[in-house]
Amino acid sequence: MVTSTEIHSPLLTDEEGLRAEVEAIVNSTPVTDVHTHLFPPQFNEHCLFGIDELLTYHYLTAEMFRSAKISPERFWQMSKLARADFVWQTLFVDNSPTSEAARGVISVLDAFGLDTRAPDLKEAREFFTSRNVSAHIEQVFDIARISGVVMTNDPLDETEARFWKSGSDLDPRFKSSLRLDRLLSKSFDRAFLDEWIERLKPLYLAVSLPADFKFPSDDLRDRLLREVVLPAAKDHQLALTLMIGVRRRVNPQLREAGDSLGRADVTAVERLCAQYPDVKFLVTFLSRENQHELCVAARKFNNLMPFGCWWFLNNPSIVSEITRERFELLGQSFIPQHSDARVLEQLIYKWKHSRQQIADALFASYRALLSSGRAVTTEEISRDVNRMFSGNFHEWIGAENESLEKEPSRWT
Ligand code: RAT
Ligand code: ZN
Repeated sequence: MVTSTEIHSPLLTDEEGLRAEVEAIVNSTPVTDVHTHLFPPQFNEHCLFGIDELLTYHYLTAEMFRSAKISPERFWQMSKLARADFVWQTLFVDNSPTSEAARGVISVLDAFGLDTRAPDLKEAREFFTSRNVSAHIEQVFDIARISGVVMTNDPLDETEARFWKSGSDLDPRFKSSLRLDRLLSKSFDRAFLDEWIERLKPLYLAVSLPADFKFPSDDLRDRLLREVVLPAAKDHQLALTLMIGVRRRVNPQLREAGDSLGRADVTAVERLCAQYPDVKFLVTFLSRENQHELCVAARKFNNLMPFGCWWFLNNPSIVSEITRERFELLGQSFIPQHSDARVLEQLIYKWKHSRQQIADALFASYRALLSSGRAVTTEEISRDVNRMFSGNFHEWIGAENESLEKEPSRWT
């Protein structure tokens, strides 16, 4: 019997056709970037774009020190432009840019038709400095097919505080999240947190946690989480984002490039999810070794949403592995990626490269399904990709049924 669904959307029973359809849908579906360090121009020096920012990204600084004979002291004494020239010479002229972060710069230059084999940065600098910033943001979002990005907002940052206290309207392409790292290392009370929630209208509260994070634990952070943060998350119906596994400043000479990672204890997240069933958690771990345990924890707690392949995991081979594991254990109930972009144009390469891996992994899942006796339709592929690229996040932040007239600040 032919059903109406089949008339509108034929079953994709041919592997090549299926692959083409999955790639087309994954590449064209707009994505909500749930965690970045990007800012609109209203945040002045925090709004980073252009070739010099791309090349002085801390991922590339660390790699440069492996190939150049220069001490950190000398490197940090150089101006930003001189550092960018030095990184270009070291990683792109004297060597082939095969690492993910270096290849990313190539993908960005290529997207704008700039010379990817240029001997220096003259052409790229002229191009980026000639851009109108607002139109440039629009074009980058368009190329990367981004519907919106979530910033990382720290109430203790002076530039940010000036903006938030000015009462100016936020550029609607950028959404806020309230980052608690610095607050949790000092102390704050509920009134302070409520005031900042009111001011920022964040989509969620967030904290990055070290590899040795324990819950429960006998320390100030534990007390603040229990007494202030978790009750506030519940009362304001704000999800809590946990980014776990960082070991800060393992090599302080490298400054922001000197952070590392460690395997963490996933049972801490299980306990949080069990003790706070009314709070929704968005969770990512930095260590590859924690990824399988995170999937299993998510199977046990439906208030736990795994997201992203974070930082040192954002490499094609690892994104592929983690995404396939998540499809097998969680279906589509996860958020495959976030960019963590600090420099605007990184959105282009981080999403282009991730989409390739997500498409390959999704195609492999549907092909396996086909070999078991069930074909999918174009509509079903779109539904699945939309769920992962925006639906799951919107559900977590309570925006899926929200009337936009009622609460336009949350999500538009
Ligand atoms: O990925 C990064 O760029 C890191 O430096 C961190 O910012 C990390 O993403 C974080 O949010 O702590
Ligand atoms: Zn980050």
